[in-house]
Amino acid sequence: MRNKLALWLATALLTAGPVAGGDTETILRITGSIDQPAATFDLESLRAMPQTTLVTSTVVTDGTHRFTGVLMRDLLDSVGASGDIVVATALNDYIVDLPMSDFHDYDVILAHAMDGAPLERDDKGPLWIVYPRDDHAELQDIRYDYRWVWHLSGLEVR
Ligand SMILES: Nc1nc2c(c(=O)[nH]1)N[C@H]1C(S)=C(S)[C@@H](COP(=O)(O)O)O[C@H]1N2
Ligand SMILES: [Mo]
Repeated sequence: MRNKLALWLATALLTAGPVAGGDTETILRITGSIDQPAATFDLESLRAMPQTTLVTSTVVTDGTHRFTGVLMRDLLDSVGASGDIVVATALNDYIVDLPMSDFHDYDVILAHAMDGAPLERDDKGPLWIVYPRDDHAELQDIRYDYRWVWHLSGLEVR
């Protein structure tokens, strides 16, 4: 009886682990004007794309940090996005319009790691849109601050 329970527990932990907290859970959905009804991404697929590193200060952290992720224009190109606006939604129901031109004018990244560690869900993760604010004076402005969507979960191309 006890052995059976232990076996069941071990099996449950082994099979539930990767699904609940792992790298193959869908964390981003892209919809709208793209080449398929919906594109989904997990950490593994995002890490498999060409990675960009960006060192910048932010309005919500002290000092500068090194962010790692995918260029927004590469991500959007990879799903055949065409449109002028990308509507970003977050796990906390935050929603904001991002001009597509930002991603061609600037090396904006979809970051999944900060200072080499994965972005945690109870902080700004799992995904955070990061602008190269230290490289361009015009980005150091409230108009851009609200486009730094953390807890990002969806992008709709319009
Ligand atoms: N997911 C999510 N991202 C967000 C927000 C939010 O409430 N939720 N606030 C935005 C706003 S209005 C600004 S100015 C910047 C910095 O927000 P803070 O200064 O309130 O921390 O993050 C932006 N990203
Ligand atoms: Mo804000």
